[in-house]
Amino acid sequence: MPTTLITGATSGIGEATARTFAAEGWNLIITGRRQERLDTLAEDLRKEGVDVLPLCFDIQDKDHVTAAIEGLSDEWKTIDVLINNAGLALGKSPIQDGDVDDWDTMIDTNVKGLLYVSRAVMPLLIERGKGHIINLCSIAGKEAYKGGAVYNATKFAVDALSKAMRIDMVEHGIKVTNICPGNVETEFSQVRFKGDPDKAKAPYEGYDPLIAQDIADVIWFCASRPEHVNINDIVVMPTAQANTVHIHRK
Ligand code: 8X3
Repeated sequence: MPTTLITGATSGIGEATARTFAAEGWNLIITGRRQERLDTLAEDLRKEGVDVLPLCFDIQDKDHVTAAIEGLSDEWKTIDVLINNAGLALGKSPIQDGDVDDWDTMIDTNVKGLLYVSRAVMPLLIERGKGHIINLCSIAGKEAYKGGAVYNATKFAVDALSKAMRIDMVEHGIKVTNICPGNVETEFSQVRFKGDPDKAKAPYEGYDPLIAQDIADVIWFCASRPEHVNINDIVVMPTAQANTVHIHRK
């Protein structure tokens, strides 16, 4: 069976995607920062009869990422689809009031972490002359919005990297897909607003936001196209959302 490597697999879109691919019979390398959650998820996914390898690391840690991928056994090195899902937003202040440490974490995770993982996995795909890289971007990578500044910048970077990767990968027969969700109700806002329950709930009130499974379905659709078909770029939003600011709330 094919193998996928999913970063940030312990919650939200990553977890829903892991469950979806496991149900389709794929073997999984799941990565995340929380060993206990990884182990619990791995045990659960194995009930589908698939092989699961949990790898605990923070994608911000370049050496750890490289060592983890280089240390894979030959059978786990046959990765078919890399899903660069791990990412986060921290804060929603204008730049002049921004928290510089939050900026570092967003840039180090969303941009540099994605690069570290891709740099380590790409040679494995190239060696086999096939594969697929799916980058989780965001509507925030298409449109800047008030308070989005550095998060926007990181997701614009992901959009650019998806385009650049496609150019570099095309001669190797490797697909690159960029997926841009609008508002998806996950732990995303709890992380962004650092546990403030009112602020975390507000973005999803008065309409039906997307759920993680909606995006997992889209990722599965992209990954399951025939060999000659690549979905370059998808923007997916709740029906009630027109763009980053125009949301029809009841
Ligand atoms: C998440 C969507 O609009 O909160 O990437 O930035 S948004």
